[in-house]
Order: sequence, then structure tokens, then C-alpha cells
Amino acid sequence: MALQDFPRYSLMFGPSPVHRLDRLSAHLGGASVWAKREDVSSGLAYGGNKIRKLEYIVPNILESGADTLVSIGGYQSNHTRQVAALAAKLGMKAFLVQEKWVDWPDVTNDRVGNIMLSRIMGAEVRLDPAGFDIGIRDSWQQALADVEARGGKPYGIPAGASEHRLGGLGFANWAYEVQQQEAELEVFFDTIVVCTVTGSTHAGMIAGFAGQDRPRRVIGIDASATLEKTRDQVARIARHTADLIDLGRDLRDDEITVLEGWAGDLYGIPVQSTLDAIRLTGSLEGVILDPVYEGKSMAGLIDLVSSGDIPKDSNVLYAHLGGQPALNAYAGLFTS
Ligand code: 1AC
Repeated sequence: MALQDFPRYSLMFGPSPVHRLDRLSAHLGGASVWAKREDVSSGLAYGGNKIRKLEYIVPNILESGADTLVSIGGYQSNHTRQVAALAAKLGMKAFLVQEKWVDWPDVTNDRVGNIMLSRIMGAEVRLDPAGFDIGIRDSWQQALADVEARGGKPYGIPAGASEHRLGGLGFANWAYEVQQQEAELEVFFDTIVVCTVTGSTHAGMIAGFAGQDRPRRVIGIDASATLEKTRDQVARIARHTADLIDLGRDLRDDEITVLEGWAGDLYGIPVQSTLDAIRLTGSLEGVILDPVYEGKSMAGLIDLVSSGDIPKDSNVLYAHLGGQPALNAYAGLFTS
């Protein structure tokens, strides 16, 4: 089935905006850097990258007759916050398992930012002491069983919607949205830079761009220091999504790029390059990044442009995935 034949439930204002980062580009002295902004793409709880994935999942949710969305992430999961917003919009309940993916000393870590927003939107939040893992989790399966045991009808959405059968479609469509915006802006983005953790954002892009005529680099920046797992998951979801949208050929290994070097040692723990990237982008552009995702992928972009790995004549498109609400849980990082 072609991508445009999959049912889609509108949750966004329209295509996410694309704009040039003039002062950052001048500062780096290399490629021309642009951003595509998932953080300002929807009115649902500050938006973010999961919204466009959920657009393709909602028809299946509605068809299922479920009354409760059951999802999972870390305490400061952006994904679960977007699921809570979706549940509110659809008049459903949300049951969220929030695992302790990050051992971060800020005392408000389980109270502010994303988790607070989910509570405000009426979600039931279950804290779980388990650590970071991008796979299917026992705690999530237990939550599905618990909703059923109470007489509810659960609909499961795994972490990041990544392991969902339809989880790659939203960003396959992103690739076509980019193509359309390129025609309007008269620019071609030969390089895309995106943060990758649970994988379906990056994987969807790979599948979508693979169906277009002009080749480009889609660079995933690892943000969890679990490189092999991430690479396998991205490759698997990209190939599955390519099949789903009838790409008509196998994806090559060289179309799947995950670069390491900016994650530090752990998911959710920023390193110096993360903080530098956040301050640089904030002070030059007024664009806010977060310490878990965007700070790390922007650190990667800065180094790749500065070193010439991304050449001077490139137009590079930075995918801003919208993780800013987590910033509140990292208040201790920015006291001056
Ligand atoms: C890890 C899926 C992820 C989130 O926000 O929970 N991006």
C-alpha cells in the first residue's frame, strides 16, 4: 500500500515549519544549517515528534474500541506526554508506565516537565524503578494486563511508538513533506541530522527518503550509548516501514547511519558538548534544545559541520524533535 493510502488522523497544524539558522550557520562557518520544527507543529501539549507518528496510529486505536492508551517511557518521557495529550483529545484514558531511565539528582525529576504535564492532562502515572531499555518491557505488559483486569480495554503503544507496526509511517511522510518544502523554498537538503534512540523517527525518514530520486545522507545521532541495539532497531524498523509503503526494493546497509560520539556514557545524562550546544543554539538563535535528545544531536551537527565532514556547500536540515519540556527536570544545570 502506498504511504498516501494509509488512513491518517490530523493532529498537527500542517507541515512542521522549516527555517534557516542564519547566525548559527555563520558562526560555524561551514554548511548552511536549517531546522524543521516538530516542537511547534501541533497544539497538543507542546507538540513533538510523536504527534505525527500517532496520526497514523489513531485510526487503528479508534477501530479497536479501546478506552485506555497504555504507554511507557522514562520519568521525563516526551512520548508518554504526547500519548496523554492524545488520550485527552480523543476522550480516552491514559495509563503511563514511567521507568527510572535516568538516574539524575534533581529532586523534581519525577514531578516537573513532561510527567507533570501528563498528570495535568489526567493520565494515570505508574512510577517503576527499572532502568533504560528501548525494547518491549515487562512493566508495560503488566500495565496492559492491569487495565484489562479492571475491566478496561487497553490499546498498547510501546516506547516512542517505535515498535508499533505503524510507528515508522509518520516520519516516512516527513520525508515527503521535506520534498514539498524544498520545492517551495528552492533548496535541496543533502544532509539530514536527527537524534535517534528508540529508532522509528530516524527509521521512518530513511524509508521515506529511499523512495525519492535524489540521494541524501540521513545521519542519526546516537543519544543513549547503546549503539548496536539502536542500529539494529533502526534498521529493522526502516526495513519494515519500507515494506509497508511498498518501496519496491531492499534498503541498503549504507542507507542506515547511526553515528556515536555525542551521547556520553548514558541516556539522559548530558555531557559538556550537550550543554555547549544548548547554550550556543539558544544564544545565537533563540531556539531551545533539551539535554536528552536535541542537545546531543545538535552537538553532533556542530562537530560534523565544523570539521568539514558535512561539506561547506551542503544544506543541512536539523530535525528538531521537541524535547524541551524535560528541561524543567534539569534545572540544576543552568543556574548562571
Ligand atoms: C524515548 C521514546 C522517547 C521518549 O520521549 O520517551 N523519545
